[in-house]
Order: sequence, then C-alpha cells, then structure tokens
Amino acid sequence: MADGSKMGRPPIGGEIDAVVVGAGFGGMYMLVKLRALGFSVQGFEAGHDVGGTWYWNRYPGARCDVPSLFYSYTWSEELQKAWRWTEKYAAQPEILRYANHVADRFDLRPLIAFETRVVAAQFDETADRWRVTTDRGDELLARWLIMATGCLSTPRKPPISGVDSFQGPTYHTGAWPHEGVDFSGMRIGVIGTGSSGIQAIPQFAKQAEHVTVFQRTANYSVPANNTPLTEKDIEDFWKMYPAYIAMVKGPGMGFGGNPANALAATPQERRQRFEEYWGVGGAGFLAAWGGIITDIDINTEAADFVRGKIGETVMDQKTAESLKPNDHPIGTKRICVDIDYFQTYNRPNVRLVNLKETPIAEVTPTGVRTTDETFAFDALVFATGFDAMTGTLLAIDIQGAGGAKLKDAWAEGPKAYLGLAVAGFPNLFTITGPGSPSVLSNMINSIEQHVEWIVGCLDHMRGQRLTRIAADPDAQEAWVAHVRRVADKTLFPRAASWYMGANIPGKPRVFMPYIGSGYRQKCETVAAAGYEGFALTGAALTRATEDVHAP
Ligand code: N01
Repeated sequence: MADGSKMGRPPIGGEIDAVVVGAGFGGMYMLVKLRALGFSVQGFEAGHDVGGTWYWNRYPGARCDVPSLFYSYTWSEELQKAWRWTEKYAAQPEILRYANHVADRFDLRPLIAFETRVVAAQFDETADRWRVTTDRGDELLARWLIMATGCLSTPRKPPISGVDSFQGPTYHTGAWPHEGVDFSGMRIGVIGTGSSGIQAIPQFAKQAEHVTVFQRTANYSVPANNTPLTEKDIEDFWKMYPAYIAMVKGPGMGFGGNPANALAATPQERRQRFEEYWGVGGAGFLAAWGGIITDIDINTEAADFVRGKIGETVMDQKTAESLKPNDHPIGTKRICVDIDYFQTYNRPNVRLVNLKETPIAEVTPTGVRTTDETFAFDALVFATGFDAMTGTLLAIDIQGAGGAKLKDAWAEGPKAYLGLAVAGFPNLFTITGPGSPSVLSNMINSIEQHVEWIVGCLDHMRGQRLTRIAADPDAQEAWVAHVRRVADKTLFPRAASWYMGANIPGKPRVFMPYIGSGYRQKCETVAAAGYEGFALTGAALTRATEDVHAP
C-alpha cells in the first residue's frame, strides 16, 4: 500500500476545473469520473491516506452493517470481480484494504493532497469560481466545488462537566489511533452505546481487565450472524447480480421496505417471520414486515420481539431490563448490528451503568462520577458519535453568492435541493448531502448515483459553455418541505436521534435524510428537463490549463 503522505509539499495554487473535498468512497469515485472526462481536478483529504470513514473508524470490532458483496462499487465489473471479500460483513481493515486497492488500481493518489484540510471556500461571482483555501496554505480557483466529506466525519465528545479533565488516555471510536490500543490489564470506562459502542464493547471486554459501560439510551441491536464467505455465496451473488443492479439503478432507489402486509398476518405468523429475519441477522430485520417504520403497532411488536431476545440472552435480569430499549420505536435510531453484544454482559468483567437512573455528574481526573458512585479507570473511551451530516460542512467557512455563509443559510437546519446543491451556493455540490437518502440507504449505491448525476451535470455545463449552476430557492423550499412531509409520515421524528440533529445540544431538530422512494427517478427527471429547479448561466468556459497538482 502506497503512503499518500505529502508532508513538506509546496502550496497548490492556480485555476482548475474542480476541487473534490474528501477521499473516501465518494471522493475517490468522483476523481475517477472527472479525470476520465478530462476535467482538471484536485482532491484534498484530511487523513494521510484514502478511505474516509474506514480510515478513521479503526476501533476494535468496527465492521460494516451492509453485507460486503453489496458494499462495493458497481461502476467497474472488472473491479468487482477482482476483489474477493472474505466475510459476510467485512471488518474495517478489509474495507480499508479495498479502498486502497481502488486507489492503487486507478492511480488516484497523484490527484489528492493528503493531510490537508479545506478551511474556507468563497464564491467569486464575477468569475463563477470558488476560491478554496486549506490549512496548508493552498489557494485554488475552481469552477466546481464538490464536497465528498461524508455524513459521519466529525466525531464529537459530549459536553459533560470535566470531559477533558481525565488524566489517563482517552479515545474516541471515530478517531481511533492507527497503531491500535492495548487495554490488557486495564479498567476502562466506555461512554455511549450506539453502533460504534455496541461493536467495540465485546472486543474491549475480551482484552481489558474490566469494562464499565455508561449507557444513556438503550439501543436495539440485531445479531450480525457473520460468516466467512464461501465460493457458493460468491457464485450466488453473481447469479443475482443483474437483478441487483436493476434494483439499485431502478427508479425506486431510496428507503425500501417489505410489502409483506403485517396486518393481514396472524400474531404467530408475524412472530415466525421476526424469528426468520432474526436468524438471518443484520439490519434487514426491519424489512421483516412492511410498515415497521410507519405503523406503531407493528413497530411495537418488532420492538417487543427484540426486547424478548435481550431478556433471554442477558442472565442478570436487572441488567437485561436496563438494556431493553423503551423510549423510541425500533429503527428510528439507526438499528445496530452486533456480534455478541448482549452476551458480553454475562461476563464477570463487564458492568452496565444505566445513566437514566444515575446520570454522569462529571468526568474526573481519575474516572467518572455519577450521581450515585465514583469510578476509577485507567482509560476512557468515548463512543459518543458525530456531528452528523452537517458538522463537517459547517466546519468549513463556506461563503456563497453575496458573501452569504452556509452556517447562516442552515441556521434552522440544513436546506438543500435534492440533497445535491444549496440555493445561494452556486457550483457547489454535496455528495450524499442532507435531503438525499444517504445514511438510510446503502451509502455506496447513493454515492455512485450522486457522483454520476453531478458528473453528468458538469459535462452538460461544459458542453453548453455554461459556467454557473444555482439551485432555485423555491425549488429547494419545495424539496425541503417534501423531505419533511415524508419523514412526518413515519415514526422517525419520535426519536431523539442524530438523524434529527438531536445528539448535538442546540442543533436544529430537523430530520435530515430523505426517506421517500423514487429518489433516483426524481433526480433523473430534473436532469432530463434541463436541470429543472436550477438556473444555468454563463458565457464562455475557459478550460484551466495550468497543472496545479502538487509534485
Ligand atoms: O454514535 P451514536 P455511533 N452522556 O450517535 C451516547 C454509523 N456507524 O458512533 O442515544 C452519555 O449512534 C449516546 O446516547 P443517546 C451508524 O450510522 C455504522 O455509535 O444520545 N452518553 C449514544 O449511545 C451509526 O448510527 C457502523 O442517549 C452519551 C452514543 O453516545 C453512526 O455511525 C458502525 C452522551 C452515540 O451513539 C453513529 O454511531 C459504527 C452523554 N452526554 C457507526 N452523548 C456500522 O456500519 C452521547 N452519548 C456497523
């Protein structure tokens, strides 16, 4: 694996067609496409190599909750056939190896400046270009600015009193040390029981002397039932591949669901199907019956089923009761997929502290104090999540037409047309931005759809010698209202989730992803109608000729 580090490189400047921010799966595919179409392009990436989320989230137990065979790019069948996944749900190191394989195979690293954070971007209305500046002193003028910054890329520690006072080592699951951590012989405290905590805690428990888990909200989790992939699994995958591609490229792309009508079934039939889906494992449990995410009665049956499984698994009944989620419908916070999570509480070296009963009062130099007890630790782990979907974009000082700031435009929550573009910020695109299916879909599929749509748009602009595309504020308002209306028909708004911005104090409570169906078709219809809902303007597009790539 080549090291993408560019320490000591000279600043990058000049004029260019496109800047791509982020070198995860979104950024890498965008670079492949833009280069293939002859656009001059510069990528920037804060990490020292490619991989995005899979570069940063290296905590023990990190795995994808989408089956590996479906968590692969579909744009190159050659690539798809060349890569051999080893497990049903790939672990983070394998996914990172895949990302590196893509970067090597398509020679992407020369297009990317690593260890470089974009800090500001200002739109120059006279030139129809973005002035992009970085923390390494780069300053580029780019016609198009493409944010491939990911949805969960700004880790956050909660504002607990004394949070930075702990004298021992502290870790965040979303920024795990690359050299790994050895907890052998240590007493550790873990705050947070979302997907990251639920994956990491069983691994910590195998190594540490003692693990204390601080749980504020009990979470629903379904066993992964992970297995090695066999030759037959791969053969079966290729047999159904054309149907799979037809499905993901089909018009319905967005949040799917099983049409099986739960109401027409008997309670026994419903339970049997929950058992079947539980046996298969994974997030697909939510597709056991249609309506789980819209009908509270069906949802409650599914939730009761999972609570029953927790009760059967965890031996200490007080702990089991604390682990049973009871304050939100199942699926309205991201459902977790685990390996032996609930079983871990049967180990003698693991203890659950229910923060609903005894909240954390403060983090102290030696550990954590709740309203009831003082805990001493050798290390502390924050599995406390991210400033999701908007945090990374808003950390950049983005100024659009007339100097308007993105942080002001989004003061009441993110507003974007199709989750692709923001009114007032011409020539800027967000891959899997708020208002698109993104985190509710298979991210790889959504990334590909957005990249292909954006590249099609840029190619169109170039062909027409146009230099500015701006989302129309009315079209954006209508889309944002539609996104909200669709969400309001579901149970999602009932949970204090990161989908709603509820995990960040003061963040506007808006359901950010798009949960409707027919999203791809909508995007295609917009493009086919000459980019309906956008204003396209410009006179002469002068191709950038300067080679701006760092040596
Ligand atoms: O973060 P989270 P995550 N005091 O926000 C708790 C994706 N992902 O990193 O729910 C005490 O879900 C918080 O409690 P509460 C996936 O989309 C995917 O785990 O706010 N606790 C919660 O328990 C996922 O949804 C994969 O009450 C506090 C936890 O910290 C997303 O990333 C793997 C607290 C944060 O959970 C984020 O997951 C990992 C406080 N003050 C992640 N503040 C897979 O593909 C927060 N918490 C499998």
